Formats: sequence, C-alpha cells, structure tokens
Amino acid sequence: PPVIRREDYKPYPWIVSETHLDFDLGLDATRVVSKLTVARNAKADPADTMRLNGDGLELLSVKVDGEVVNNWRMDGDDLILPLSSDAHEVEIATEIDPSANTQLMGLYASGGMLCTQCEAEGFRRITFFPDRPDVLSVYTVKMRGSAEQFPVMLCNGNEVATGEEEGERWAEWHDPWPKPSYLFALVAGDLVSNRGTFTTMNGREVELNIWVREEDLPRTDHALESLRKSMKWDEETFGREYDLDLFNIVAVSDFNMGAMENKGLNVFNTKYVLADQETATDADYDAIEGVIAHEYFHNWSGNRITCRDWFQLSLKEGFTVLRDQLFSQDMQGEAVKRIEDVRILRAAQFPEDSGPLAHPIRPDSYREISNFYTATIYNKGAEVIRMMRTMAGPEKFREGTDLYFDRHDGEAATCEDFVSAIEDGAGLDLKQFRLWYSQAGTPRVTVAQEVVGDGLKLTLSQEVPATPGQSEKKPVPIPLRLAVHSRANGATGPEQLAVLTEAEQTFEYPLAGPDPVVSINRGFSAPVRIKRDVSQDDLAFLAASDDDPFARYEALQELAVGHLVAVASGDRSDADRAAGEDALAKALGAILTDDALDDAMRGELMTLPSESYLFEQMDRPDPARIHEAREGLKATLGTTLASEFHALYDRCEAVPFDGEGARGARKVKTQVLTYAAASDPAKAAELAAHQYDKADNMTDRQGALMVLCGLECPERTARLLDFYNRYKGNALVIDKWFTLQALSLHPQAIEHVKALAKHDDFTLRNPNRVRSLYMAFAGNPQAFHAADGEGYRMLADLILELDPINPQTAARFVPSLGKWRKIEEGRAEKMRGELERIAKAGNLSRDIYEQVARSLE
Ligand code: HT7
Ligand code: ZN
Repeated sequence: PPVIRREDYKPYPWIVSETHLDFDLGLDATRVVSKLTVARNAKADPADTMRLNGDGLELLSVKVDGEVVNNWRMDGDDLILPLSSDAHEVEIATEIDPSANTQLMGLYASGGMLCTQCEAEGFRRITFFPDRPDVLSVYTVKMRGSAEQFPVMLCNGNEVATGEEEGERWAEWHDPWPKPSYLFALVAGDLVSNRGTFTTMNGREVELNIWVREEDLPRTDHALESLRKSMKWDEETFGREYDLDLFNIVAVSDFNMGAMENKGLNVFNTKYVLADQETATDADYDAIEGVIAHEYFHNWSGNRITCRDWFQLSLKEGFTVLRDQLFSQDMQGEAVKRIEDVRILRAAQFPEDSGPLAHPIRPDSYREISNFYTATIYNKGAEVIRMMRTMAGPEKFREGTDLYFDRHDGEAATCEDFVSAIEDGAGLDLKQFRLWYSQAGTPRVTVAQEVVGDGLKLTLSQEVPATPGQSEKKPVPIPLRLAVHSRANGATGPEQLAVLTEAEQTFEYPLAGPDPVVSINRGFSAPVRIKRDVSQDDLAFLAASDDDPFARYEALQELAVGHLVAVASGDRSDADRAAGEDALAKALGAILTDDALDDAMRGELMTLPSESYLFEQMDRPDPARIHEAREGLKATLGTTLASEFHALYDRCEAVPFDGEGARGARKVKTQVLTYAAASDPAKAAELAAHQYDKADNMTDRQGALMVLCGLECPERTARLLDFYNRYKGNALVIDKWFTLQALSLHPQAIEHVKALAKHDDFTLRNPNRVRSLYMAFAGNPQAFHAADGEGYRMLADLILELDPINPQTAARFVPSLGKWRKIEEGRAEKMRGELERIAKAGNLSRDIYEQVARSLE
C-alpha cells in the first residue's frame, strides 16, 4: 500500500458546491444516484480530469451535463472522469449491499436498520466522490424505502419533506452548512426517540432526539440530560451556540468506535447512550456524559471548522478531547477527573510514544488513516493544547479560541492555523512550542534541588527520547506548575509556573521553611515523565498533605512504583522490602482514615499503579514478577490495614444508592474488596458474594463480580451464572460478563477466554463483543503474557480471523504484540514470532499490513 505524505498536500482542483443524493434503500441492495455541481477551483493547479474516490462500489452509470459518458477510466478503486469546461453537472449511479458490509464503514445494516459511518474514508463506499476533508459541499438528500422496515428516515440538517405511497416511504433532508463527506450520515429503521428541547443563548429552540430501539427507550434519559448540559456548557465556557433547529443522536449496536459527530445527526455506539441503575455502572454514566459532550462539541471544533487533511486530525480531536475533559471536570469534580485522564494517558499514550508505533500529534505520513485514531492524536493532542491554556491562563486562552473560531469558521484548517490563532488571541509566543506538533516521544524531566541561602535552587533538565524515524530531538517548552513546601513545619509554598525551555535550566524559589519538598508537575501540567531522587519520607509527606490533590495522588503512586519496581527487579533486600511496605502501609493508612477526604478521591488514592504502568517503568521486565510483587504488596497492605479497611467498608456499605457521596462510597467498597482478595481470599469471597447478592445497582454488582472472578471459590461460579441469566439478551451487560472473565486474576483465565470464544453469544461480527473478550484479555497482564506464548498465539489467531471481516477493529489488537522490544527475551521472541506469522499470511488488509510492518521495524 502506498505511503501518503503530509508534504504532498495539494488543494482539490474542483469545487463541489452542491451534492444531491438519491437513495433507494434496501438492506441487501441500495441504489445511490449522486448529482454534483462542480466548478474549477481557481486556487488549485488546473486539471482536465476529476478523481472521484471509490471503494468496493458497483458503478451503474456516469453522466456529465445530462449525457451518458463512457470516457472515464478506473485507477484502482477511483473513477477518473475527464471534464473539459469550467463548470459541470456530474451524475453517478452506484449500487451497494449494506448487509454484506461487515467492515461497518460506509452504509451498513445493523439489527435491521441502515446506518452510515463515513469518517475517515467511508463515504467512498457509498458513492464515487472526492472523499477528502477539504472538499466542502451543501447536501440535499432524498431517500425512499419500505415504510415497514424504515418508518424513520434521518439525515444531516433539517427534514424538508416526507411522504408515503403504497408501502413506500420517502424523506428529503437539507443541510444548509457546507460540510466534508466524512460528516455525511443517513439512518433508516424502526426507531423511537426520547425527545427534548434546548433553548440556545440567543433564543433558538432546538429539538433534541435520542433515537433507539423501542425496548431501549427507558435507558435514554441520562443521554438526553447529558446533551442538554453539554449544549449549555459550550455556550458558557467557549461561547459556542448550536446552529440548527434539530439535533439527533442514534444508538447502534454495531459500531467500530465510540461515536461519530456527523452534522446534526450523531451516530453512537449503544454503549455510550444506554444507561440505568440496574445495567450501567457509575463509570458508564460518566463515560456517556463525556462522549455525548465530545461529539456535541465537535459541532464547532470539527464541523464548523474542519481539517484540511487527515494529518491535521488532532486539530479537531485533540482540541475536542480537551473540551470534553474540561466539561467533565466541571460536571464530576476536577481532581478525580484529572487523575482519571492522566491514568488513561499513561496507560495508553505513553507506551505508544515509546514503542514502534510512536508518531507526532501531527503525523508526517500514513498508509491507512484509520490506524491514526490513536491515544497520541486524541489524548496527547489534548495535553498539548492544555499546556497552551496553562501558559496563557483560562481567560487569555478563551480569547485565543474565540479568535480561532472567528478566523476559521467555515474552513478546512490546519494545526498551524490553530496555534497561530492562540498565539495571536492569547498573546503567547509559541514558536518553539510548535515542536510539540512535530516531535514524537515523551520528554523526560530530571529534577535536582539545592538549598542556597534562604532559597531553593531547582535544576531542571529535559531529554526527548528518539522515536522511529526521529533520532535527533530538540528541547520543547515544558510548563511545570510547582510549589516548595516545608516538611519540617508543614508549610505549603505558593504555586509557581516554571516553563523549562532549554535542555537544562535553573530556577530559584523562596523556602517555606526547613526541609524543602518540591511538589512538581502539579495537576499534571505537562505530559512528561519526571525523574528525581526523593526520599520515601518526602513522598509520604506530599501524599498526606500536598494542597494539590493530583500531587497527593502522584506522590503515593511514586512511592508505590519505587517499591514495586525494586521488588519486581529483585533489587530489594528483605529489610528494604519490609521498610518499603511499612512506608506504604503508613501512607495508605493515613488515606483510609483521613476524614477530610471525600470517598471519590480516596478511591483514587487507594489505587495501586497498574501492572502495565509498572511494566513501562522497567527495563525488559518479566510480567510474572511484576504481578507477584503487586499482588504481594496488596496482600501485605490488606493484612496490615485489615481493621481500617473493614471500618471503611462498613461505613461505605451503609450509604444508600442516592445518598450523599454514594458514588465515592461504591468506589471505595470495591477497592477494599480487591485488597481483601489478596490478603484473605475466603473473607473476600464472602464479602463480595454478599455485595453481589444485595446490590441494587450495577456498580456494586460488577465490582463484586470482578473480585469473585479472580478467586477460586464456589461463590464465583454461582454469581457468574446468575449474572448471565439475569442479563441474558442485554448485549451491553453480556459484554461486561465477557470482560470480567477475560480480565480476571484467576489462574485459569486463559482457558476461560478460550471457552468464551466458543460461547454461543460470541461473534466476530460485533466490535463491542470482540473487544469485550479480546481487548480485556490483551489487557490482562497475567493471562496474556503466559510464559509459553499461548496468549500471543491466541491474539494473532484473532487478528488473522478478524481481518477479512473488520480490518479496522482487527488492527486495534496489533499494538499489544508490538511490545516485544520492551519485554524479557523469552516472551519477546514469541511475540515477534506471532507478528511475523501475521506478516507472512496472504491478503492482509492495509490496516493490518501497516501496523504489523511498523511493529516489526
Ligand atoms: N471522529 C470520530 C471518529 C470515528 C471513526 C474513525 C474511524 C472509523 C470509525 C469511526 N467512528 C468514529 C469519533 C470522535 O472522535 O469523535
Ligand atoms: Zn472526536
């Protein structure tokens, strides 16, 4: 497959001012007639042909200015059409089979309905078209089909007319906003809606609909409320108002990603729409609120201003992730949300940035754009913009975003346009900062401190590691929020902002008292790794009393990481190990009994660093030893702090479902169970079974079952069976049932996964189901990294079997095998062997080819 390069960008030679689409809908055969009004683009190099992208289409006819023409030719899947004048009307008829579309890109059938997914390059699977984000057109769409099968017909914009004759229904839609083809959407099916309204800041009344299958209607209130909150927040925080009279969301159960921001017609994975107390966890509720906000916010950051080309993907995704993170911080609480976001960044993006698939947030090349919907583009992209906000301050940053929205409204813009607008609007100099867009890799910042007179001299140095294709790196500006506290008198120093721009730089701050302790990268102000020599006592002090909640979390993590890495590497004497456990028990004990903490924050602080995070901190580690060290520490802490844990559990258990602080209490309860499972499995089984049996909500039930799944006890089998029977038929909950078993700490988890892959409810056709089993399995350090390589073989088999069905979803599993350079040699060889086996198989998709080739390089 050819490599597409950013530097090769050229504007499209034709302007497509209007696009008229006519659909004859059928689940097995849909006919599409498109009429394009085209004119030469004076800003592009002249061309005497028009390239119309296609993918798997059956071409029926081509007309130019009303006459059938045959002078076209095919170049691969693309149609090349000679055009001699400055303006034409092009008409193309095609036929597609939505039921055969297992890739779920373009127009496809899902549970008897028809829906579309066009980002990034799915529109070319519907009709021949310049399927690139810088070709903006005004769409008018007419569709017709069986009134019984498709009583509801939706498209972008506003419905302008409908009708029904002899069992056939038709609808015409018009979207006044010019848009690129990736934002086109169509849905037809038997759906019902939860309808609401929102009045915008300028008094426009907007109709809101959450469209679902009838049986799902009772679980849509949270989605509707989340949409209203998002609309209000975007007006208040970014000054963005909605621009149509209608906003539709449709939930579909077969979907490759989370959701899609099509203009006025968002299509969502059911997972991010449906919720009620019985079937969705607190985390599910938050995820729904966050994803609804994200897609809604795209209406400005993505739709009104879109991307010039796919290299600019982070322009819309990074910015929109930042916007949804800030929204969720406001809705759910700043500290806990920030901790969760940093945990995601470290779990997904840091490994990507230090592995074979590392790329800048604005990549330079790709073969398959779907492979670049990554944690780097999304999450690091958000962090990079967050740093601009930290340097400017929220008010100035808002002046920057206002300018960006004003200056580029209606355009297909670049990351450079965004940075320039922030620079001009917020009054920042971002010349050097632009390196964050072009360099991959997570910077490492080393901290050294020295008391000089009554001040503290801080020497900060940075290094950006080499990444594939980028061996030489330059220093980047790193904004670090920090404070200098005193351990001796407990005084907290004022917060400062140090912007490290050189390879090495010194900063001086006044002391707050003797024994200075530096609290650095507060709020995780920069997406970097911090390296410093800091004593266990200093970390314990920060964990107990830093005035920045994130820094408290971070100090406890650092304390645990230091200990666990040393234990897993075999570098700790018995005495050191005992001292480390003691320090952690004291620090955690203080957290468990700190009455000033709310339980949501306590739940975060109780979370030990994950095995995969520990893996990242070590040189060619053995995952089994990491597992042993972490479980060992949990057991020790569970035993040492048994009475504190039990007192906490009892207090939290008494909080009713809707009581004050109930969500935090639920989080803490399950955390306590995880420690008990390691220290006293019999007691944990009893407690978890009790929690499961009396649960009146999914958070408690799932938490209890998660713990039971990892134990070898009779309670496990009975509750797993109960869970399955209770929720049989509810796909999203049965996904949880698969996940819990695939993620479990049970010694036979790998055997369970094999059996589950043969279960009647398992199918490769549904991405949620595939991910529920295999993503969970790939994230189960113990089972996936079985020393004999069985886990790797299973994953490679899955990739090969799934590739012909759904290459995009299959490609998401490749990075798990790409860790071979990082792991101990025995497993490395086995992982690499599986990648080579995939590479040698014939007929690989472009998606798998690219990911495997990059992973082996
Ligand atoms: N912008 C959307 C991306 C998306 C997507 C990309 C490739 C294949 C399928 C897809 N579904 C949705 C989602 C978002 O980030 O908002
Ligand atoms: Zn997005």
